[in-house]
Amino acid sequence: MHAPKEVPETVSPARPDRRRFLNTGAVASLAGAGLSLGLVGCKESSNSAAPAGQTAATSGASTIDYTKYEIPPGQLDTYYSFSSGGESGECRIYGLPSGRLFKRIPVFNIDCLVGWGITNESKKIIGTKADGSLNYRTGDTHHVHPSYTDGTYNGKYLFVNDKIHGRIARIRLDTMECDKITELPNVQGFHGIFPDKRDPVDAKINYTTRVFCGSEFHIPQPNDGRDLNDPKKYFCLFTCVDAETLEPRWQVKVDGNMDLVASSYDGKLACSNQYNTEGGVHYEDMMSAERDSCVFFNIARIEAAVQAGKTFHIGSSKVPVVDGTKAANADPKTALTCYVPVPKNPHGVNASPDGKYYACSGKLSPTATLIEHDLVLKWFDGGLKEPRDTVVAEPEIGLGPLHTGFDNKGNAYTTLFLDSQIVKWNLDAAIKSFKGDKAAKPVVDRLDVQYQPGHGFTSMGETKEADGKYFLSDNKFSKDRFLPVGPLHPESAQLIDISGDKMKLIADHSAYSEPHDSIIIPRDRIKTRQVYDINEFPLATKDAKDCRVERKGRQVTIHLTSQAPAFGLREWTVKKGDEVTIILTNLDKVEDLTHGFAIPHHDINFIVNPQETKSVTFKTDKPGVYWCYCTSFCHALHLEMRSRMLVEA
Ligand code: RUQ
Ligand code: CUA
Ligand code: CA
Repeated sequence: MHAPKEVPETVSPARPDRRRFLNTGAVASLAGAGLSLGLVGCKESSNSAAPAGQTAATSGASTIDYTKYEIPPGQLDTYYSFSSGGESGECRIYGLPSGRLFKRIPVFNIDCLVGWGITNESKKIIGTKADGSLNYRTGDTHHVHPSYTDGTYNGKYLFVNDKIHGRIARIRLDTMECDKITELPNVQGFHGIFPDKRDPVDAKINYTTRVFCGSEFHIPQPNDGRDLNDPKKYFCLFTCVDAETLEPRWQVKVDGNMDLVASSYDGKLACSNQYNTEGGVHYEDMMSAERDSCVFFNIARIEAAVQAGKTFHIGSSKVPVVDGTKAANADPKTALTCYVPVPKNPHGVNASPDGKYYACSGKLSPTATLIEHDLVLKWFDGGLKEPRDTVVAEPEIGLGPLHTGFDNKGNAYTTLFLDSQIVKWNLDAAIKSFKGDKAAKPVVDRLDVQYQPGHGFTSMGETKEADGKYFLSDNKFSKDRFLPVGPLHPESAQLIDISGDKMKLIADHSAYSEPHDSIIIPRDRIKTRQVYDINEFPLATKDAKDCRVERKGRQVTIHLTSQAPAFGLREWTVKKGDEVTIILTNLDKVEDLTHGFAIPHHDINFIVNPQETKSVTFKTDKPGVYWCYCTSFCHALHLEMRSRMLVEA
């Protein structure tokens, strides 16, 4: 999507012409790009959806007591927010309501503080080629979702996707570090990801065992040079990954693309919004149809079909594939998939916390479509004529609706990209209005945000324990909200109090580009380990006296320890051309006593946390003296904490 080119110099929340200004700018700039969205006329009707006497949008800034939300020195936040980092390839942990950044978790990227992509252990997780170099150094994280037990977070794992290279990663929530990465076969543009919330067949398994993965870009299958310019033959795969092994279990061949993914609370369904049911290759082709789809997957039937061997394979992949295309699933009673038509190029699909509905936004239609879970099951039982009969509401909510969060009072909060607003709408009212009740007004509140919100989430809103406290609006443009820092602006993550009737904008937080998703969890749900157990590292050197140099031909292994303010060896000698492996164990046991280890001119830098062991392998190609030093301020003698590596000619 394009940003409006013309932006007011200064923007006051109360400025009445602001909304019109941005809308005109946005539509003009889209039109300038050769698009005809047919959206301009919808604006008035979405405005008129506001209750009588309510202005289009208010921030009520003057009446808010911001001190209520302050976290004074020494106090802790009440929520964790886990966020993706978009094209930075990482994930992040923030505290809410303060917005303080606690940690960046490297996942698909290289991080020279942690040594991610530099240590042997992290390289093994990321994956390497035969020569030991990394398979990939880039990634694009979009969606983060934790594992569930009985419809709420169990604090075990966080799953995140890499859209660029079609990879799924898992982060352990006890250490908040990535422990596995898997590349999905025959997938390009892996965008939506969502864990299941219980088993579809065995009701006793009420925790996450599968993770569902959409794919957005249709490609030749296999993508080996065949059908290069025959897009009609391209297709996309929906993948189910085992939550423990992180290996793909099965895939579904799908008509159209898949954008975001949601899963049901009973384990029976997963779904994905589709904006390119046209199978278009250029954007104008992708928006030619008035309706696209939200495709539903019948998980138990798919698993039965896989068990029964009604599968095929693509290229060298061993993952069984079932046919989920429309043509192969015409009979609802045996169908694996159900394609529910929804208006134009939908983006975002979210399950309501009561497990009853899926909200799928229109993006190029000013509507959100509400699909009823039980009606989708009814369609699969042959009890409904058309997939479209599963739709129970389609309120007009504003321009460019994208992502929806829910509170615990039956309300939805949807980001409006073009309107730069959050719209609060009531599910029951929307359903009544859809049935023809003219008195029912779905939209109950609007709030301006700054600017162009992409993603938005409520606290615990993706669980059955939605608490109706906060909504976080991740905005794609911050423009005038922060001190200028050059052409790359910070993103703005605005925190909104949704506990009352009216939404209250309570904080502007800045974020580094470009968070796509976050989840907001009360702090008591997360139990971390603050120090490692030395015994979980087979390569650990448990006593400084055991530090040593071992040579096998040209391969040299240095067993090394760190304990403030010294490394276990004061120097070691190797020869030019050796392949050196340094295995470093941090013997310090004190919480927070991290040491670093850097070697000048050898591109080595990483940290070891208390009781942790890590290793690096490199070639010594330059004779000389190299001071290996601690990079993490650990002790009054931190600067003195160094050893010499002597490289002989
Ligand atoms: S979702 S394209 Cu990944 Cu709205 Cu950001
Ligand atoms: Cu160890 Cu600084
Ligand atoms: Ca479309």
